[in-house]
Amino acid sequence: MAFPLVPIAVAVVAAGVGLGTSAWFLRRKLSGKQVAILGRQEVGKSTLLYMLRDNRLPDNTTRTTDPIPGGEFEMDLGSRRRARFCVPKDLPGHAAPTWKLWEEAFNGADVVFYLFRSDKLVDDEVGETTLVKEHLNMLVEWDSAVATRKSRRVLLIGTWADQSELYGADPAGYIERVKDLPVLQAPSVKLRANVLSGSLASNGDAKKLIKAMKGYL
Ligand SMILES: Nc1nc2c(ncn2[C@@H]2O[C@H](COP(=O)(O)OP(=O)(O)OP(=O)(O)O)[C@@H](O)[C@H]2O)c(=O)[nH]1
Ligand SMILES: [Mg+2]
Repeated sequence: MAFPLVPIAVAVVAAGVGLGTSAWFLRRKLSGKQVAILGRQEVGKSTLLYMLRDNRLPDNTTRTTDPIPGGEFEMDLGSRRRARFCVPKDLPGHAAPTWKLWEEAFNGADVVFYLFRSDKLVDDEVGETTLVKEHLNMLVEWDSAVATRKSRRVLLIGTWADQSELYGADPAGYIERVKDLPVLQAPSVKLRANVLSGSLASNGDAKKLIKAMKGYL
């Protein structure tokens, strides 16, 4: 009697695919969600990474001129949800030469934190608004590229709020003002992104900002 070779071959391939798929799921579960932290120089990328990873601000920071290893952190997201995150690299923020690195990090990320100087945008600083517009246009372009399309959670995070008088006088009003900034409107819709703001100037402020971030993850 001839062996039913075709069904056996199909079963072997199916089992192989099944094993491969579950190994892939397991690997992803163990390594956690990939995070990209992007934004201009001195906006607080390394500071935020340090805070997330070590739960306290760094004693000092130096300019990140080349990518350096990032780190991993866990977050309690409430409702008994605990998630593990991995930031593969702490990236530099300086202009054009960095964008290729940003693009790679963006494409590989499940979660993107784009940081901007909220104080300068609230003060209508033209140079800063132009820069953020340019960055967000790039993010929108990368996000819509068919070849690397995936579902990403994007947070637009305004830092340096402590430098604004308005924040000191009316923090809730400031946060609303940042959400309504015209430069963020179209990109936040296209990126399905949430906008939040606060400060990384002190441990207390940074913890408050991270708590707000958790609400969107
Ligand atoms: N006042 C204030 N200072 C901040 C805030 N966030 C970061 N800083 C300070 O800004 C400086 C630069 O912070 P970094 O975290 O190194 O900035 P970065 O985005 O990693 O900068 P590059 O590595 O140059 O791209 C540090 O002295 C931080 O303490 C903030 O929200 N408020
Ligand atoms: Mg840095």
